[in-house]
Amino acid sequence: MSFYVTTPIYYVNAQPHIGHAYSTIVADTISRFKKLCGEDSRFQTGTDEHGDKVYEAAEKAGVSPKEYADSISQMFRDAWPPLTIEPDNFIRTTDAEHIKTVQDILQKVYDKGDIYLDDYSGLYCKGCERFLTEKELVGGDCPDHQKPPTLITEQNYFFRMSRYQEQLINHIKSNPEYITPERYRNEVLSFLKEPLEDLCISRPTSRLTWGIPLPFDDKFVTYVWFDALINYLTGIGYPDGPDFARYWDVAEHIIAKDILKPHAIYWPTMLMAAGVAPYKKLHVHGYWNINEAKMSKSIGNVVRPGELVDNYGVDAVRYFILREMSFGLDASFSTDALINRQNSDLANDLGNLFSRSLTMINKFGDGCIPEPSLTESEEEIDLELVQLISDMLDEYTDEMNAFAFNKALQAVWKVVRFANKYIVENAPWELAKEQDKKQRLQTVLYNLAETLRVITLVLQPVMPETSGKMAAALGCEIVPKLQEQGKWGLLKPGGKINLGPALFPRLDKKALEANQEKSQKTVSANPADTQDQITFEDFKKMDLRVAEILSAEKINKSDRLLKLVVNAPEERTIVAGIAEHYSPEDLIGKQVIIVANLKPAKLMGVTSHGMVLAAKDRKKFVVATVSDEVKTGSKVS
Ligand code: ME8
Repeated sequence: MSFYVTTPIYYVNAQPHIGHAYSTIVADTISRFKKLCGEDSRFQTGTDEHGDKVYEAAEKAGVSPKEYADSISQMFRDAWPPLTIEPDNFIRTTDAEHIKTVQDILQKVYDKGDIYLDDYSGLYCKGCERFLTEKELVGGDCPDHQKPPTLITEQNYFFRMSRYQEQLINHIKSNPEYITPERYRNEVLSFLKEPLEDLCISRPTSRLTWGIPLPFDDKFVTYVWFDALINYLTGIGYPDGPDFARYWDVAEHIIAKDILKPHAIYWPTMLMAAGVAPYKKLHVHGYWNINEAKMSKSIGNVVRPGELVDNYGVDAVRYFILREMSFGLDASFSTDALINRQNSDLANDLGNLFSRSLTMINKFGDGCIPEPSLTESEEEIDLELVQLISDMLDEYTDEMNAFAFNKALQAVWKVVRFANKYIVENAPWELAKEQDKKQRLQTVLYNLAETLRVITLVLQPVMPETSGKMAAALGCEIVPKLQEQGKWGLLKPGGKINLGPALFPRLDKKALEANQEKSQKTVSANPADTQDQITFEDFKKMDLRVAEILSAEKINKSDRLLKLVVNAPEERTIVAGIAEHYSPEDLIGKQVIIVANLKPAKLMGVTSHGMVLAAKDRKKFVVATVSDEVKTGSKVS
């Protein structure tokens, strides 16, 4: 059986945070689970690189959109291996094949008569990259970005989405699991009770050039959503690659509720218009919040996955986010909750079971998997353990298939806790004291090792690193076909075990808190700032200097950019996005502060060798200067 799972492709206007990591860990986990069950699974993630948001972020950073997209896309790519996330494909919307696929589909839909040119006036939210309806506004603001949208009138191309409304309603109604959990299916069906408007799918190049040109009119680029959604097809070689035939019918998308509408409405109707079968399922999860607010780059309350992995280890992070969030509902992130989970579930329950069992096998079983006695294994508590494991396998499989990762893990922990109780009730250290209990001792130790083997299997999709350590210690292999491998009694007696270090350290919350407080006090008064701390070594890498502006001129076709020639002390050209705040003549002779060792970048055809520092608040934007005149080229430290 084949399986194809995708995450959203993330915008490259900011770095990855735990929200992105969650969707991607879910996709990785479910893909590993399907492989464990013996299925042929493909997992795709990637980055969404066109559109206003990315263009603006690049301008702000003073580099070209492609350079900007390259660097942030790489950050996403680099964020995944430390989280043991292993996608089969990482797609970028700036990839040549993707551009071709988007243009092919646009042409197909255009030729069919489902794309037309019209005038359009609407309320556009830059944050959402889409026009909003009056109904969607809360107090006149976009509810997600808490800013009023801008009224825009222009000619544009439209996709006849309305034509597919009935077909979409029928599809959702006749496929109850098309959108899950059910609350989101209901939300979509209730939205579809109102007539669907056609979708504006172009942006005039006079307003935006950073996009895929429409194949039938080069005065327009493609609206970023019409471009981005198609990644799910490009990545498997639509229309005639072998992977397309193998994976499209079994495609399952994972998203958070913020992008339900594009995935549940735009995307299936686009597929219908292009004559492509609908995807199989849409899985919608809730938000990770911090103090009730959605964790998001625009609010700035983000938690970086890399930092968590450095502090707590990769599997503590994977376990925590899968165990803590009920798929579909919001969850609250706190390091307190993470530490609690690590101490109770991982160090106390699983870690203890593992180390106690292995230590006893080492001590009382000569470091080898003991031989159980069949007659002895009919003790009631043994039967209960064996039954519990078989029930757990069924429950775990059902819950994993239903994306209820928290419940699947609860089922595993029932076994972990029972096995700890099994140790106490059987007291192997007492059995070891009596010669006639040797047989029973061997059986108890075998049962513990066999329980650990099955736990090793089911934890593999969630905690691959820990599962690997457990398998190495038990001397067993993780072989696909969970239903067969999960059967009781497959562990061969006689194999050597390998004692290793503890799986999870117990964390001292007080010491961690004290450490954290100390670093917050010394570095910053604002806890949010500590997310992006750099070391003094990092700071020393920056070459900040005082530069004198020798000449300044506007750059053709740009409202924001000025070309400056500065003395620093050598002459260099810098492109600065300050034209809306300074006229060229006001700048000449000014001493400003520049970053001199920034990688050169081309902006509107001019290569910039550095960046001018500036400060802004809600009303003003001012370049950073020195309080008294100093020699040009002086270092700023
Ligand atoms: O929307 N909690 O990209 P994006 C949970 N490029 N998940 C979160 C989250 C949070 N607080 N914040 C972000 C886009 N996410 C488009 C997608 S797909 C064809 C185009 C995750 O960078 C979640 O998966 O804004 C959400 O849907 C996605 O990041 C949005 O990522």
